[in-house]
Amino acid sequence: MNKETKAPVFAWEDAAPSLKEAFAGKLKIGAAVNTRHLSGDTPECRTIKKQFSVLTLENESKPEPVQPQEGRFVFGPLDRFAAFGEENGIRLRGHTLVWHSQCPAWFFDGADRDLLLKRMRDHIGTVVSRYRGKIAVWDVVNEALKDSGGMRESPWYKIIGEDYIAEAFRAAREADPGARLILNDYNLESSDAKVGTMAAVAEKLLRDGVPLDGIGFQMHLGPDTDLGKLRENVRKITALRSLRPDFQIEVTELDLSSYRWGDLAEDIKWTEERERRFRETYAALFRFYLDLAEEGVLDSVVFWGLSDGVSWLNGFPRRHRNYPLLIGRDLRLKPAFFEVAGIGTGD
Ligand code: 9MR
Repeated sequence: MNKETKAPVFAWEDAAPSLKEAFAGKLKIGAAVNTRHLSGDTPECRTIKKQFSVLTLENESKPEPVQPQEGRFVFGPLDRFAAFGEENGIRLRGHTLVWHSQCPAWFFDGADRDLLLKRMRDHIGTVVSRYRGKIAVWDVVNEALKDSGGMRESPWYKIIGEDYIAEAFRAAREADPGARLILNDYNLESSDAKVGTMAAVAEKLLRDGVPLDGIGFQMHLGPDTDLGKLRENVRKITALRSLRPDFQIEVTELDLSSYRWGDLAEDIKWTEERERRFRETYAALFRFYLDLAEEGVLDSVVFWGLSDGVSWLNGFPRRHRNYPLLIGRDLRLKPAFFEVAGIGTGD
């Protein structure tokens, strides 16, 4: 960094641009975090307060940690999360209530349709009503679709049937009439089959009067992201506003992996060319997000992780280091960070 101009280096520095300020009044900008970073005068906590206006817990609000055994709820982390949001005026997203992964086996043990519906409603009712008015948005159901399109044949689907989704949303609405309720999934921006199923599923839910407020596009993107296709596929979902004018999308888990998904062998070097493509892709994405925000279709973009150093992509599906976020290791600001902040402020 250039010492003469004293350009800020770290995301928590007073002089650093703030993403939430750059996009204020247009989009809320967020990150997935862990509660260990929500206290103390640490670089991580300062970064969170300075940079973000919406937060998701990366793991601690999933069914496994929240209800590890039937009837034994663990609310410590969620309580801290709720208090942090309230103290700092940050919108909170609850992630997630019904998912095939990170869900303890007891939910399904000996369960027929009625018993599993009861367990699902108890979980949703208990968790959502406790944070009524505090957690503003819930990913009620996560990843309900197969990668090739069609419904994922999870235990929820097999034991309850297709209407488990509708029943989950009804239970969440009953527990918090004011929360925004989201159906969240990945690869919607890249797979025609998956986005087609999602559009059909959402249309049916809306026609049946199910309280579905929007679709979460996770947007775990890679270096070969087709931005034209991404825009097209987003439009296939926003078209549902003809059925419900306030229907929205959210960007819920944004990152831009340095590796193609199937490429397990490659260990990249971070070159100028990669840096340029990375910056351009993020810039194009945020210009598109601003267009959607102006139309009232989108109001929240959440990155999946605080910085490259803690991103899930460092360990999965390969061991190599990854560089998917705008904030790098040690909370260093990347050139792409400044570019995106500039798009927010219109500079
Ligand atoms: O980032 C999360 C990682 O730490 C967990 O090990 C993993 C467990 O399944 O879940 C990751 O988060 C996922 C999110 O909950 C749902 N969409 C995909 C995310 C990345 O795998």
